[in-house]
Amino acid sequence: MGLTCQQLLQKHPQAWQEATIHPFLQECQQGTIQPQQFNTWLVQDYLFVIDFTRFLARILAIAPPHNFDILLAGLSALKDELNWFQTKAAERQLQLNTDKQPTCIEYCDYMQSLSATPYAAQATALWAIELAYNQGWQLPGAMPPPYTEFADRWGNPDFTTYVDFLEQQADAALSNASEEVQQQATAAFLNVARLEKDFWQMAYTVTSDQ
Ligand code: HMH
Repeated sequence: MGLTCQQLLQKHPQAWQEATIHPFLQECQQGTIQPQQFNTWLVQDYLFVIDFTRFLARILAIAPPHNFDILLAGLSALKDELNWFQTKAAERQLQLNTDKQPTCIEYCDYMQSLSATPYAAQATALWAIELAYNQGWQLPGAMPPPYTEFADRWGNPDFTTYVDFLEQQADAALSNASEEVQQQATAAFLNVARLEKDFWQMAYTVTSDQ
């Protein structure tokens, strides 16, 4: 019996809800988020995406060649995303050359540690990381400016299609996975869910230079 991404979502609804529904996103949708909190998230997410890019590059290095199309498109989109983060930070006069907060460090360290796990577990983590933002930014409904473009970046239909492809790739890798590998993939899913929840909460821990 294989494991699928949909089964992970069905078996762990609470963990996934906490990853994708948070006051931070609701306050963006209501336009009531404090700029300091939004800016804290923005800077920390830029630092996260740098390490996430490295994570995706390591996945590419062990992926079957028929997965290259999707993964290379993902890497290319991340190149644009990093440049976009720099533009957004400059607009808000934010210093990107800053320390990671403990939660951001933990998440980045966790992505690093996944390189010791089989491809199926890494592909599952990649799917979960992207789905968390795809659903998280979509669920509250349309967001007012200046948050519209943030919600669109991860909530747009092309990004949803990309996440669907990541799901297919993870499912294919999981389809012939041993019990042990399935457990590693489940652990990856649950760790991503927990770290996503913590990452939203981190926005409320404002550091002095933001
Ligand atoms: C914390 N999770 C976090 N940041 C992101 N930018 C994504 C997922 C989606 O790439």
